[in-house]
Amino acid sequence: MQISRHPTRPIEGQVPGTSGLRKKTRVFMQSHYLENFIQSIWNAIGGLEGKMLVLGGDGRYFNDRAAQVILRMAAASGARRVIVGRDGLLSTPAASHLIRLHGADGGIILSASHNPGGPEADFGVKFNTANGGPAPESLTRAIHDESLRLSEYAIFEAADLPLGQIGEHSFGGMTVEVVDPVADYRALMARLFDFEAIAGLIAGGFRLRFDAMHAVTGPYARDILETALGAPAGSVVNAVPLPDFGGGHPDPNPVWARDLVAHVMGPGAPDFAAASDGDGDRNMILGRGIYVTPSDSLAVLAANAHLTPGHAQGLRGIARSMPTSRAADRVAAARGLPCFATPTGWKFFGNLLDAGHVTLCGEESAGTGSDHVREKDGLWAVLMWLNILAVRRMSVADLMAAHWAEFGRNYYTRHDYEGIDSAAAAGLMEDLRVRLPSLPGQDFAGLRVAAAEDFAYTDPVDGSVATGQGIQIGFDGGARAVLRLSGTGTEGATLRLYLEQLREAPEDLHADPAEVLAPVARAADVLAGIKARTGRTAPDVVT
Ligand code: VG1
Ligand code: CO
Repeated sequence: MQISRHPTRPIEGQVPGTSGLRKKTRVFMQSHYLENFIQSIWNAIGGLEGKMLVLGGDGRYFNDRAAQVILRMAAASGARRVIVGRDGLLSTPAASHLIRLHGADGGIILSASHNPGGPEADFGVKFNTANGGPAPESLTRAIHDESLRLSEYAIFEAADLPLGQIGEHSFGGMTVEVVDPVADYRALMARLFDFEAIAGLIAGGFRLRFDAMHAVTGPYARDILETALGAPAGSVVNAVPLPDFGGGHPDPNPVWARDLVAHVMGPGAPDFAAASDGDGDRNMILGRGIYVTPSDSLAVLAANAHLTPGHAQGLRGIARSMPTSRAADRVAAARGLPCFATPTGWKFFGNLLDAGHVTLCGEESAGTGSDHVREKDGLWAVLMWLNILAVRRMSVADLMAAHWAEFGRNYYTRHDYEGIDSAAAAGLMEDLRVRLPSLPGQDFAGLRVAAAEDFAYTDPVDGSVATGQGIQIGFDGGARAVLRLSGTGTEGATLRLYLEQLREAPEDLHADPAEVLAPVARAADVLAGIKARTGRTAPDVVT
């Protein structure tokens, strides 16, 4: 086996963010860029000698090239075996499952998730550890440290592997096993859910539409929803993964999946609709005439999980990211379950899941998951909803009405100000931080601040501390605003403003969320000076 050791120099800025390293595709394609980062991962985990990895990605532009480079670098560093999805494809939850199923030492997922793909768009690399979950901050810091002292990388000089062929290939001293990306994931779903009940629901005339947004879930959704559960052919739309996702943002929210939303709001709407993102870990849930916010979806799944075979024994606890609405907390309180609020990003749920403190986790950004893997899981959430609807036999709208009547309604929205000047964004957050102690008791646009904090989290399992995780402002009357800067963008800064207002009176449960939240938005704007500092009169994206 011919191994080359290429001298290289550290590259600035290889800093993993909320979910892996994300950069413009062109940046990743620069000479040595990908190789440097991958070698930094190998170095940070103490080398690859004798180890087993899982590899796959969401099919975006450069996925195929990057997969070949990573396999050659794994072989050069002495890996024993790499399990790869056919054509280099694996959804993020399927990769997490394969790591756990095979007892692999970790995995690499090639994805920038909901960011657009293509030569002029975004690419990303995530490293997951042996539990199947995203690398914790201690490891992502170590990877960055390695990237700053790197002087060479090793690569096996060989021709491309035929990743379209299922089976084993020997590659230097390493075995590459190409697997069907869907089969093991489908088997896991069939264990967790009552496929017969869901198939019965569909056979009885229940109509659904799933929008794969030309991203990785297309083959998974077709196989499970159409082939296994009997949804008519064509129920899965935009099912063929494309390197540029058909030119769209594979982000399942009312802005980027507006056709699907229009479809459920119009005449002839199906009973249920859903969409997933680039790498298949997010979900958007819709019913005829209704959009379910991700925060509400988490709460509904928590309240009804016991109706599905995988969670028939009930839940151990629930965790949500701090900006996610407190709808799930209300379910936890009613059911006497522990409830945790973590910083944004799935990596913070891993320890809670591993230690058995929680069963369900969720984020307001359309991520929900359980202890079946260590990632959020888009299709899992869809199947969980279908299983619950198959048992309860009510419409999505009626289920939501019943849920709010029982637990109250946490009206919720998120405003994103994208591509703003990084210095202006940092200045806004810093000034707010300095003013935090003086805010309680002050009025802003008619709302009085009750509490204000810079969110910090101490992991209850390993004691690690994450600081500066977002500014949380509580107002009198149950309203809340959270401000934080995105850690997944590739241009300028994105300011996220999360708004929440609890209403419990029966006559207040069916109002227009934008109207209910307008006063909170005004108060947050005045308090943080968003318009003044960013020069923006309105958010770019409202979800
Ligand atoms: C966003 C979401 C966060 C999610 C992350 C990765 O991060 O807000 O909840 O975990 O994306 O999701 P940020 O830092 O931009 O707010 V995925 O599906 O893009 O891997
Ligand atoms: Co994703």
